[in-house]
Amino acid sequence: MGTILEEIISATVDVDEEKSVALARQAMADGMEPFEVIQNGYARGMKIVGEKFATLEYFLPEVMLSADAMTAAIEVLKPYFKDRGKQDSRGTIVIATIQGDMHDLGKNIVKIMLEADGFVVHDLGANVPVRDLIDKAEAVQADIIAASAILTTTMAHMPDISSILDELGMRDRYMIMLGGAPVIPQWAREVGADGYGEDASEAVAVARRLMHKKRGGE
Ligand code: B12
Repeated sequence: MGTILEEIISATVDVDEEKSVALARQAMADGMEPFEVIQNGYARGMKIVGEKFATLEYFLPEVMLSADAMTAAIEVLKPYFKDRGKQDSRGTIVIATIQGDMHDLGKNIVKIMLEADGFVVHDLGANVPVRDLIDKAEAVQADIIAASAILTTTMAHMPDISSILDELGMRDRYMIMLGGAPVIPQWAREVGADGYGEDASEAVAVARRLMHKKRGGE
């Protein structure tokens, strides 16, 4: 038996949902930080699952089941993220996984972290056309439009956010924040994004910075 994080990694790789959930409870009872547990436990396990998928050791059913196990564990961890409470909002964000892409684990973690930091987050889910994201941003008067892409093919829709906003003459109303495994900062800048986050904790720092900029700071 290793540390609890090692056990979480194994449970994720072994596609053991019951154990994944039990370990999430145990980690919280031990007073661990929920984001640490996700980042250094479940997400690491999921990375190994991805490697096994790439080398044909695992197939889609295993990947789907381990994603379900991770989702169930995150549900347990959710209430333990420090909540700033409902005082003043840091800003309003609409978030989605981009059209054609069903991968929502990363986006869900980003959402939880942003909410815990005091942002109001409207989550449109996965496989969301850029136009829907923009319409929602309009409807809720969002400050930031955030999008996730995990497939290199669906990443191709991301530049549309900035270009469609441009066409509508609304580009200056929103900050655009991009993320997801295949996205790199330089590319994000080139396609008109204002910010890029490598992981969920960086997403929070970037969103704060974008709000500062939007509210007239530097
Ligand atoms: C789980 C998984 C699935 C699950 C998804 C379940 C779900 N509900 O999400 C299922 C089984 C559905 C799936 C399906 C497919 N998958 Co898949 N999948 C994965 C896997 C194993 C893990 C992805 C994951 O969840 N990682 C964990 C999360 C926490 O990490 P993350 O997404 O990167 O998110 C973090 C950061 O990127 C960042 N972030 C994410 N979003 C955002 C957004 C913002 C705004 C910011 C700031 C930050 C940010 O913060 C997050 C948290 O820290 C990867 C392999 C891998 N190594 O990544 C393959 C992988 C992504 N899949 C792949 C493929 C090919 C597919 C399929 C096409 C397979 C098929 N033949 O059908 C389908 C596509 C379905 C579709 N249309 O989307 C390929 C992609 C190849 C490529 N380069 O495009 C990968 C890389 C596997 C591989 N090695 O081939 N998959």
